[in-house]
Amino acid sequence: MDDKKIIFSGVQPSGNLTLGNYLGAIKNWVSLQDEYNCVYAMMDMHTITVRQTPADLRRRTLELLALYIAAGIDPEKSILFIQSQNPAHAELAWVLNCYTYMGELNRMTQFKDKSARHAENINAGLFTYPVLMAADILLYQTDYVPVGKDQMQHIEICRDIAERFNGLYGDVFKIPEGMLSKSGAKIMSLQEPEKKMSKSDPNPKGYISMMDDLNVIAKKIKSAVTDSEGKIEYREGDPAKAGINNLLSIMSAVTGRGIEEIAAEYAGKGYGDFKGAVAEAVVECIRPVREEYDRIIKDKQYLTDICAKGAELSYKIAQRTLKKVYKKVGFVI
Ligand code: ATP
Ligand code: LTN
Repeated sequence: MDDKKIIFSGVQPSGNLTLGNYLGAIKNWVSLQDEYNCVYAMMDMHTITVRQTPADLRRRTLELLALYIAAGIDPEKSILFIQSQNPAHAELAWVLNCYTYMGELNRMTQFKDKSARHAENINAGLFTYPVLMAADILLYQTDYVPVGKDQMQHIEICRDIAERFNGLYGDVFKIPEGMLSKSGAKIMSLQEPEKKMSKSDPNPKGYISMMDDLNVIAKKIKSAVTDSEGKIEYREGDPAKAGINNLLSIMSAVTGRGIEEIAAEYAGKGYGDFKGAVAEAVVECIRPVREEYDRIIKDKQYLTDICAKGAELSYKIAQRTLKKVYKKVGFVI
């Protein structure tokens, strides 16, 4: 590889992607492709920490790849692969499990949330989820990990594990940094704007799926919860303004314009007008991605070829780190 810095990220094929996933993660990956060597994966091994229907998981994994490409990730520039097709991830995860403390994992917010939501299936994989994620990142000697705000705690534990390992064995891993987008790092629910927009929200009005009909998307935005004050103004941290703050952030993320500039343009206008404008901007942002997606998803051969190439390439790179680790811990190689 050349001397460009390395980017690694991924999304789980656990459901239809939301506008939050798109704006918080994937959209930002596109612009990084020229400046960095980028590796983007479909994190299917993380997905089975929650029970899945096998046929759906298989289908959604390729759909996610099609969506990456439709969003502008170029398979000629970036490495795209399916996590389970590269055995180095599970292999490094096992080793790192032995260098991670139960106490550290117990503090993870996502584990607490998910074990509360899936009380019938609190499995060991859910608990060690951040260790597999650390393996994903560390295998590629990653410099930056572009993710939404909710994942920063997982990046922190990844750094802690890497530093601990390096402390024992010398410089084996590059210490990665999280990379947050300027806007869109935390898109909130349209119905409960104090909660993050999530694809597993039981109320579909709370989130916008990238697969929703464009008319449905517009309707969901128009029925977003706001307040009775009637003022279009961004007030960070003010719970009364959570709905309007969210719509301003969404507008900013889809248009690339600053929040203040947008707020100034709509100051004095009614919420109805503003929501109409946000709805139109979001639809125009999603429309071209959807059109590309509809075209790409039909070509299964193209998609499976990309996965095969990505699995091979990513394994080659990952192997270098894995070999070093195996040697350091004392395995015969
Ligand atoms: P779930 O809600 O089922 O736990 P999720 O919607 O959080 O899943 P992930 O696959 O866990 O989806 O996340 C993929 C990427 O999208 C991550 O980088 C995450 O930080 C980002 N992301 C998720 N939700 C949002 C959001 N509401 N706003 C901004 N970024 C988000
Ligand atoms: N936990 C992440 C998905 C994920 C990931 C990664 C992101 C798994 N492994 C490595 C960045 C780097 C999530 O978005 N829920």
